[in-house]
Amino acid sequence: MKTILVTGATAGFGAAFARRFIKDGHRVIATGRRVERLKALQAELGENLHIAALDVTDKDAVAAFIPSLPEPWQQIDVLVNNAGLAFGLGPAWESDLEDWDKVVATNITGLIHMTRAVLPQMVARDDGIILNLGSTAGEYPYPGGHIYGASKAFVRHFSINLRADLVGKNVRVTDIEPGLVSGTEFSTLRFKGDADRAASLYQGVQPLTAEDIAETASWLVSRPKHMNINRIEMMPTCQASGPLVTKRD
Ligand code: NDP
Ligand code: 8X3
Repeated sequence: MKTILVTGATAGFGAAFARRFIKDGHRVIATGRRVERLKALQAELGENLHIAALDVTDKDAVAAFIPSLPEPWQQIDVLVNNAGLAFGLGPAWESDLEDWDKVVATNITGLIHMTRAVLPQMVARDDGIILNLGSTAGEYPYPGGHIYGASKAFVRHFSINLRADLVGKNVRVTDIEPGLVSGTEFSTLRFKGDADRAASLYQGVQPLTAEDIAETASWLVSRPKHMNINRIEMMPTCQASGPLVTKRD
């Protein structure tokens, strides 16, 4: 049984991770900002779930988080850096700079602060797994991707640079890079509550689901200690990387 800390467990992938890991026989620390959602998850998943409010953009709260946990929950075997978001799909020059700052604060700064809070104990035990939620957006640019794609490219490179420091240790790091996934709040949030616009992205196709991502995470957590899966790029069959674009007069 591992103790698995999941950021952003109040919705989407994070809630699916919590459900899957509990089903697999692990203990989960579910975190996020919406406490009512965490309480509902607690009622559903029982005593192997510990819930705690945590905003990953709150540097002090992140630094104080592990020592604030009840002692039996302080040894983190797996950290899932899942909390993340995007805003808008318009061109860079029309983007709201405050939205860009929020994306950087959550997807980059939040992720590195969480990692820095947990990594020393993993190194001291010579055991641990960090699963980072990247995205195909970190590899393949698309119009309107700008800061989101760049933040996920950061996640990818942070992951492999951590591996460079961790070589020879049994502390593993994987960048999970999904493409089109439906059934989460990601697109509704991206379009600032416009659920119809969000739903239109998934019409007429069969995207991946949060459960598909959780199944992959479950597999990653069950790999033997000597095996590091550096990155996993996942797409539904309705999606593929497209050609480069040349705009002609
Ligand atoms: P959702 O919007 O459904 O869930 C995002 C979660 O992140 C929520 O639980 C939210 O909780 C949490 N969160 C957001 N900001 C913060 C914060 N400051 N502190 C703590 N938690 C926060 O998104 P998905 O489940 O779809 O996405 C999860 C991850 O996967 C993200 O990193 C996303 O970029 C990535 N991803 C998503 C894809 C998709 O198509 N859906 C594809 C590829 C990658 P709360 O608001 O309660 O704090
Ligand atoms: C989410 C996938 O294609 O909307 O990371 O950027 S995409």
